Amino acid sequence: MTTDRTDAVESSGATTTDSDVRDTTDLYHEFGEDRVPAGQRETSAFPVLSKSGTPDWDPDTWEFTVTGAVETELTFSWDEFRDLPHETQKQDFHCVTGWSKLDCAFTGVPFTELAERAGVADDAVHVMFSALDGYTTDLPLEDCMREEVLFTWAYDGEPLPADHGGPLRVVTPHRYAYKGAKWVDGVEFLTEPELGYWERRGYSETANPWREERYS
Ligand SMILES: Nc1nc2c(c(=O)[nH]1)N[C@H]1C(S)=C(S)[C@@H](COP(=O)(O)O)O[C@H]1N2
Ligand SMILES: [Mo]
Repeated sequence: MTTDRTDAVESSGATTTDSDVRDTTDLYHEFGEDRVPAGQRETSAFPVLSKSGTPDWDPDTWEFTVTGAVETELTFSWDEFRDLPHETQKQDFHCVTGWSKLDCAFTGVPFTELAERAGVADDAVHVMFSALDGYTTDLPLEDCMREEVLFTWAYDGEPLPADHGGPLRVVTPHRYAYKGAKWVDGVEFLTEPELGYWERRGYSETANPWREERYS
């Protein structure tokens, strides 16, 4: 496997100071009383959950695409993607299997930045994310158009570990973590809802942790 670790550290925020980090951990106020949703248990570990193994990737051939119901479809090389405006946020992470990890610093490009560049069509209502391991996950468009939805390449100032989705993954702190595609390489805007990998297998399409929307 080829990875460009040095480059990742340099522009990932290894020099990030606390004041550069936007704290979005208070988003739970929108959904419930408790920061840790019902049925979740706080953990300091960061377990790995993948449907299959960790896929290889090559920074020279890696491509990220924005397709579907947009004005302009977009393609980015790894270097181009890394040059997009990005930020670091402190976020919580809720896994549908019952653990929550608080205060994770993720660095990356907001979903809204890509949506704006592509120009979302008026009839787009839903989004499908695709990944290098064949995983897919879907979300209503409005659940994606939030500042906390990031395409992230760094965790706590270090390159995102490959088993946690490096080089690039999505984080969705307002939704269960299966909505965040690891090894993400594309986002497609849809005019009709479609179901992703776990959603076709009975997991919730909306996945709101404060409503315990675990299964459909
Ligand atoms: N590409 C891809 N993304 C994925 C998965 C996967 O199998 N493949 N698993 C999902 C599930 S079910 C969860 S809970 C989280 C786990 O992220 P972690 O391994 O970093 O804890 O990733 C999600 N994203
Ligand atoms: Mo999961």
